[in-house]
Amino acid sequence: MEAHNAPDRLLHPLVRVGPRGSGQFRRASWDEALDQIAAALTQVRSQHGPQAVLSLASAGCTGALHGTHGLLTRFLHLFGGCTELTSNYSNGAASFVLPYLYGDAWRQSGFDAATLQVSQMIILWGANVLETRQGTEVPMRLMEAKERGAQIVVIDPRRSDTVAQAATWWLPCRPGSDAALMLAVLHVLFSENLADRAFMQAHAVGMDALERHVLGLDGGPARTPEWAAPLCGLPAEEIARFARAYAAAKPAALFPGYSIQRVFAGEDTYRLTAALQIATANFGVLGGSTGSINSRLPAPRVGSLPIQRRPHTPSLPILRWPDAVLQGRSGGYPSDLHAIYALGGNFVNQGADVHKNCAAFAAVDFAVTHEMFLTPTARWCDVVLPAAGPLEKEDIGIPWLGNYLLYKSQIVPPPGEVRTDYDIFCALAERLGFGSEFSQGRSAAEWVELFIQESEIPDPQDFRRTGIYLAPNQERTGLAEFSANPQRHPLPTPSGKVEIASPRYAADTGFPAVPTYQPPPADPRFPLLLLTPKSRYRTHSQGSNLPAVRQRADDALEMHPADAAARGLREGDRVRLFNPNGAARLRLRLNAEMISGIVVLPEGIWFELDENGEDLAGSANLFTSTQGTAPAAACIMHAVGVEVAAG
Ligand SMILES: Nc1nc2c(c(=O)[nH]1)N[C@H]1C(S)=C(S)[C@@H](COP(=O)(O)OP(=O)(O)OC[C@H]3O[C@@H](n4cnc5c(=O)[nH]c(N)nc54)[C@H](O)[C@@H]3O)O[C@H]1N2
Ligand SMILES: Nc1nc2c(c(=O)[nH]1)N[C@H]1C(S)=C(S)[C@@H](COP(=O)(O)OP(=O)(O)OC[C@H]3O[C@@H](n4cnc5c(=O)[nH]c(N)nc54)[C@H](O)[C@@H]3O)O[C@H]1N2
Ligand SMILES: [Mo]
Repeated sequence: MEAHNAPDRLLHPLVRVGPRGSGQFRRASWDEALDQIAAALTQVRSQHGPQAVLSLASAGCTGALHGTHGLLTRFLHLFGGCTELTSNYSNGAASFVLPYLYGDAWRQSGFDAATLQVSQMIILWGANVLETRQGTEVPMRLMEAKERGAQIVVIDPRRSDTVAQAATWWLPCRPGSDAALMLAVLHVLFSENLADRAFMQAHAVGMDALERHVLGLDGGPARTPEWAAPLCGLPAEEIARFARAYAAAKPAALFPGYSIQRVFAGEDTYRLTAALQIATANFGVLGGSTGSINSRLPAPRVGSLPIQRRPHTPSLPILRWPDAVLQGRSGGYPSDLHAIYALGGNFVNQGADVHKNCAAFAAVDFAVTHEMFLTPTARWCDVVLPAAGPLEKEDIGIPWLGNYLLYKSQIVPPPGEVRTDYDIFCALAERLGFGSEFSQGRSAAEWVELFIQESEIPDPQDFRRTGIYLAPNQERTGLAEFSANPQRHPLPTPSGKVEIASPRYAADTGFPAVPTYQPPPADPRFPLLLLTPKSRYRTHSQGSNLPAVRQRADDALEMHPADAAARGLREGDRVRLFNPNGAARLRLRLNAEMISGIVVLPEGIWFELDENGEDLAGSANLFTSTQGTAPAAACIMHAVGVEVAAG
């Protein structure tokens, strides 16, 4: 409701009058704004082809009908096509490796939160679920598990709320060192004969190659706890103790956060989480997990907006969108881009490398978005249409994790001249000559009705009345059938098993077949490792402009007192945070409840650049780059090298 009533809520269409990015707009009528968009898109399509339009679609709104990603995709494919983004900022590295591990069954490799009821140990590996949730039921199940005496291990460089409230064991490891810690745990399992060899044999290929690697029989050092200790900043003895406790706890659920793959070589952390769950025979077992992304289980069947993708649509990894705009074909990207259609995201602020993102928006002929607020991204557009927010439209909600659907009624009507994205696209499609194809003659309410008819929901009236449909099975364990009988239910991989050491992976990517720890490149001028976690008060950049959220939000830079003392800095000082990509001036907050050698700046603050291009607000992506991980080209948003000085 804060967002609905906000004084800076966009209430009518805006057309740019000042330079791009200046934020200077004038009020326009819907007709004028829609005509301008239709004319600009037509111009780009006729001059350069539809692929010159870049679809910047994100998940600002999810839902069967009003999902921003689906709406923009449907619209642009009917328009004639576009250039699309693949993957996402959330779990790009994990999503890249999972099909190599599990084949297509990676879509079934998660678990329902209720299965945590029977876990003896829950390992939250870089997961801060009391603040990020990742499934509405997860925090409750975690606290239940703690109360009944389950061991809850949290591996996180800082004392998050999850560490403070749920952990029975906190392992504060150095960011980006998780793969080293995982190898050392495997070393203890193999060398102390704690690994379940029969389970490994039956369920995986390549565990033998991994064992040789871990034991140092393939030319490298043995990955012992002593080897890992200086990399992780944890005592070798504690690493060994953790490995033994993990081997003894049955079943143990390993719940990897996405943070551990949003780092250099993040791909291999998710190959190793699978290896750990296999070595300990927790893979696909009730109360265990596969070590995959927790949300990879199908939601109940429900209709959704159909999208007829055009064949041969050019695409590029999401991380590289500004490079693709700036370099086009000459840089090896699939198209020369002349227009940007952004929807449901604040890409200029949330994508890596804010300066490059601004340059990309400056470079196109035309940029448009629909927004609730004049975000940094909206400021870089030529036309901004006022969009209805999630509370202002009826829809069916599909959860992050869990076997249920939500019926979301309209809570309040859209204010001012605000329209829903669906209605906006209907009006635009009309102007572009494909109105009836886009709407199929249906109102939003008629689509929602159709989706319910197409669903497995037995009693639609009850669904609308209660707001929820719970599918019969609430305690699903991903890949349970394979786990119980791998011969009868093989995985759709070449071997029929989980492919831990994967020759296919090696052939496709040029990276080692065996998952391993790769030391990140280090620059002694930028010795501090920046973490940019989620704020507990905000969803990404939403609310950065709302005073009620801003007051509570933590937009100071956190530093360990020892690192501050070494730099002559004190609590409350104004400091300058910088690296080769950018700089920001921030207030310093000392925090002894995290390891030294890191600094923490929650992601999502809208940047406010001064005349030198330095940020006065603290947007985390001033410091990140579009280089990313390899081979996935996924974002690196933790363990980014920076330095801090008095400022
Ligand atoms: N409140 C809130 N919740 C959210 C979101 C939000 O914006 N706000 N966003 C949602 C979305 S889209 C996503 S993708 C998920 C994201 O969920 P995650 O990606 O898992 O979240 P992060 O906050 O990046 O990181 C989780 C924890 O990992 C720690 N960490 C950082 N780097 C490392 C590392 O190298 N190793 C280890 N072991 N730990 C590390 C951080 O200190 C943090 O406490 O959250 C979802 N939930
Ligand atoms: N440094 C750093 N950067 C990160 C991350 C990190 O951990 N560190 N996390 C990354 C991750 S995991 C993610 S998922 C991305 C998320 O990045 P984005 O997808 O950009 O997410 P938001 O900032 O939530 O932006 C959503 C926008 O959609 C608008 N919106 C909401 N509802 C609607 C609607 O119904 N219609 C329309 N038209 N607009 C709507 C909101 O006003 C908001 O401006 O950020 C990534 N960026
Ligand atoms: Mo995300």
